[in-house]
Formats: sequence, C-alpha cells, structure tokens
Amino acid sequence: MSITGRPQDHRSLPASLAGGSDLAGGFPPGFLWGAATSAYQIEGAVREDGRAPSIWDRFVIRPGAIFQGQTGDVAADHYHHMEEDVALMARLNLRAYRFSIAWPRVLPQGTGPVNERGLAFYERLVDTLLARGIEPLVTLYHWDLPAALEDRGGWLVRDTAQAFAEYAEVVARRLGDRVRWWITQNEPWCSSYLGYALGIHAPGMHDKQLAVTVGHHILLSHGLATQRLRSVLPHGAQIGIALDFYPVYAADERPETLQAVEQADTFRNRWFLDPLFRAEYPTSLFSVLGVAPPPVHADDLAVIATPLDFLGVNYYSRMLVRGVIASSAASSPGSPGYEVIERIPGAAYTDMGWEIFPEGLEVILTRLHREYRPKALLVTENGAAFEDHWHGGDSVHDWQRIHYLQTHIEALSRALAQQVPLKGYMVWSLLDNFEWAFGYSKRFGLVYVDYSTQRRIVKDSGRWYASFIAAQRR
Ligand code: IFM
Repeated sequence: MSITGRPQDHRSLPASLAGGSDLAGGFPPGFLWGAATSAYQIEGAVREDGRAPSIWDRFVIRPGAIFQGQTGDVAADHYHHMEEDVALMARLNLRAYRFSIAWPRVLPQGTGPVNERGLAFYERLVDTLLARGIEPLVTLYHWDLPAALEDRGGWLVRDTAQAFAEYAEVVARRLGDRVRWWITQNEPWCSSYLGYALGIHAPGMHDKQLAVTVGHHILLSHGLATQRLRSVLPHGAQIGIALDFYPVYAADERPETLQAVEQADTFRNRWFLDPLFRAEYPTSLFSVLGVAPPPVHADDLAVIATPLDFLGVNYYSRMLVRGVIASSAASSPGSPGYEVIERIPGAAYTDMGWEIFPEGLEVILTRLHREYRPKALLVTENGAAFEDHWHGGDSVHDWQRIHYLQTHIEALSRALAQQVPLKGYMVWSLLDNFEWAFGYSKRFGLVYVDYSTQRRIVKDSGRWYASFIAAQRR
C-alpha cells in the first residue's frame, strides 16, 4: 500500500465508518474510542511529591543512550497540565483514555510505604476523566520499574513479580471503585528484549539469556497481579494485558523462508501469547533464540494463564522476512535464520521507519480471535510518527496521520465484520511525547506539544478523530 493523494474527509468514508448504523462492519454502541499515553513519556515532574527514580531515570543519563541526551524530566509536563489535558480529551470527543501509573510515584521503594501524594495524582486524574464522561483505562506497568527494585535484582528476580502484585493491589484498592479497565503489563517483549538483549531500553543490558528470564518474571508478575486484582476489584472489572504484535509475512515461497516466518512469529508474537493463552512456551522459542529455558517453577504457567477478560493489541506494522541459507553467518546458533526486509519498493513508511500496513491489523485481530479465543480484544495502541511542522498558529497539518488512522480504522471494521469481539481502539498517542531512545525527535500525538512553552496545538488528525467519533454517536 502506498499513500498518494489527500486523505478522505470523514463525510466521504464508507457509512460503516462515518457513523452509519448497524451495517455489517459498523461499530457497536459503547465502542471505546480513545487515545493512550504512558507515565514516563508525558508526566515529567520526576522529582516531585515523593516520586523516586525509576530505571528510566537512570538509563536516560547514560551517555549515548538517548537522542541528544534528552530525558523525561519534564516531557509534556502532564503532571502540571493534567486538567488542561483532560479538557483537550473532551474536545477530541474521546470516550476513553488509557494511561499508565508510575510505580515509583505510588511505592517509591517498589514495596513498603505508599506515597499518598503520588496516588492522589492518579485519583485526581481518574475523577477529572469521569467528570468529563471519559472512561479511564489503567496500565500498571509501562516500563518504569522503581530503581530501588532494580537494586534488589529487578526483573531478574522472582520477588519482583510478587512486588508487582502487591503494587497492583495498592492501586486497585484505591481506584477500583472508579476504574473498570485494567492492563497489567505493557509490551513485555519490549521490556525484556529491548531492555535486556538489545540494550536500547532500560536497564540497557545485552544478554538474551537474561531477556528470557526477565520475560518469564514479567509474565509471572502479570499472572500474580491478575489474581490479586480479581480478588479486590468489584465484579465486572475488566482485566487484561497489552502485547505488541507484528504479523509476519514471507518475502518469497522458498522452504527456508516459510520456516523463517514460523521462527519470526514464535519470537515476535508467540513468546508471550502462548504462555498466556496456552500455559506453555512455544517449543522452538528457546532454540530459535539460542538460549536455555528460563527458571520455570511448578505452578508458574498455570498462574500466567489465569483467565483474562480481554487481550490488548498494540499494532504498528508487520514484518516481512526472507530465509537465509543455513551456512551463512546470520543463521549461526542464536541468530535468527532470517533476514527482515526493512525497505519494500513502493511501500510507505512512518518517521520511525515502520511500514504502513493497515491490513496487518485486520490479520492480527482475526488470527488472535481464531487461534487464541480471548474473551474480548481491545486495540490498546495504534498510531504513527510523522515529521510534523508547527508554524506558530492554531493548526498542524498532518494528513499522513489522518490517512494512517482512517485506513487502520477501516481494518477494525473488517475485523468486526468477521465477528472479532473488539471493544475499543486507542490511538497512540494523545500527545507528542518522549519516544524512549528517540527522545523528542518522533511525534506520535493527535496533539502537538511545543516543548519550549508546553503549549498544546490540536493537529488536523486530532480534529479528524474528534469528528469521526462524533459521527459514531447515536
Ligand atoms: O511510544 C511507544 C510506547 O511506549 C509503547 N508502544 C510503542 C510506542 C511507539 O513506539
């Protein structure tokens, strides 16, 4: 698919998208149209009101770790702009807002005494959202492990999984009467592999063996937290996890490429999916990675596979792979036996260098429904970074993002027509924010942030999304 021409106006979308009623492919009443953020990427205020450092506060000051040495110290200063940001969400007609809670604000030492001021911030946020009729979706972990826990071994030790369950209970006891939607972990693949194997995310380690141990403890933390949440939250609470998915496509028909598709799928999609829904790791996972299995205790997989109310799907792009011949260096033990094709002639890419491939969203949603049968699915992240330019006025023209959103929403509609039990869609992201190792150089927001003044400017995509959501009301 390539982007040519101008985006459609929402009035010229198919009826199923532009607000037409109960046509096949339309969106069900109560569908959660929203946007998402995470704590470290937007809040700033890293030393305020008793917040202690997280592993990201430490990682960002490592020379060379982040683009231009930038940090999340101020970010979009959402901690001080919370009311204004919720008012913006109301302007965008959002029905839902997914945000994460910073563990080191709530339990600065990771365990032990609760920091009331930290918890009070999230309580105010939830109350402000509810007062505007916006459904809060809480993510408990979006990568900001308290540094104090890292000093005790972090995700490499089982105790951290237990600590996470205790933290989840603290938050649930405080917010559970008002928050219905709970996401335990966000993208454990990234926390594990980017943080411990590739070293490009906190805590910046380079060891695949550690990555699988971490992955296991994060899964265990999810299972323990799910059980804990279930025991304290009111009936009707919806508990899930958000995984990042990349449907894998073959670049050719050769047997080694077909095998490569299996391997890449195991590594990129099934590593976390299979334990959660089948209580087992894919058999080839560890040999594909060239590592030993992690330390799995007797009941771990049963805990990890504790039934969920929904599966969160973070979707950005697909993977196109080609098998490499057995004797080449790239297929030595522990290296994948495939090559990922990064540039496809005629394809369009975002500013992250990710191929724009809306069909992949339909493919992953229908596959998850068919093969894993989660009770419900929620797109917990989807969106794109583009080079946005603001010229000092009230608008930012980002037609490529509008096109991206339109085409991905059309993919949702096709998935719904195939009976996928889809409950909502969260655009990543509400605001431009701190894009991890890329710092502030990538802009994903529906709303532009001028970091020198913290002024917010609704982009054309934000206006488009607002009118699209309005057209869905019935
Ligand atoms: O910004 C990230 C987010 O924190 C996790 N999912 C992917 C986004 C874009 O890279």
